[in-house]
Amino acid sequence: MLTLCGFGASNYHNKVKLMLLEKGLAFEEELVWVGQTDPDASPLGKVPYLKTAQGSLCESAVMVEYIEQQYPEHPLLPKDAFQAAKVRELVVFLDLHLELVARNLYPEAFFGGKVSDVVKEKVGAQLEKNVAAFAKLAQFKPFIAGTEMSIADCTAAVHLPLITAVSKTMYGRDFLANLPVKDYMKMWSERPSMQKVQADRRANNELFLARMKSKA
Ligand SMILES: N[C@@H](CCC(=O)N[C@@H](CS)C(=O)NCC(=O)O)C(=O)O
Repeated sequence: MLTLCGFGASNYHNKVKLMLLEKGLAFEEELVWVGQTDPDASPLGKVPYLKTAQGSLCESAVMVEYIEQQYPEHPLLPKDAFQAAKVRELVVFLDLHLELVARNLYPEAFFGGKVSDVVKEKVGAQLEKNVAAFAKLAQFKPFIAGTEMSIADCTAAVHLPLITAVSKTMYGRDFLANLPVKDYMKMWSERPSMQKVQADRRANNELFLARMKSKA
């Protein structure tokens, strides 16, 4: 049995959870906040981490690869090596070049803190450049990597709404406005996997925001 440890307001937690749900796999969830993580399972203290019968794994990118290889039914990676690499390329863009860059702004955008004008300007320029590069790779046909759903979609579905929210709050405009993200997220909103993730996220979000604000 797999146990996904983390919390429902976390985008990385939900990336892995969407994948588990889309593949129809049985799993349990353990509520673990940042600051309460098992240091052996997650040496950097991040969530999510995944407990398996063989031991635990941290880093969502590693977890989704493990899940795909261990449970190949309902595939979320193409069999063809090049096509699979194109999916992984999109995952790297989403995790590293979009979400991780935007994350610098979360303290002000979401948690009542403040980022300096220098950071705001630098991160804004970087994010715009990276969004333009992502737009060259993303297909939206209707899935991010083409006609089949993949792990890139489980990643895009949790990160893209954050990029929209952050850019609107911090710069007054949606950096993703030229991409069909609205239709894409509408398609996701009709899937039972996303409906479950969103319901759990809403239930967890208030607790999470209260925790973050008390620490700000
Ligand atoms: N690269 C990690 C990122 C995970 C991540 O940043 N998780 C956030 C919660 S959404 C976290 O644990 N933040 C606490 C920290 O970085 O100390 C992954 O893909 O799993």
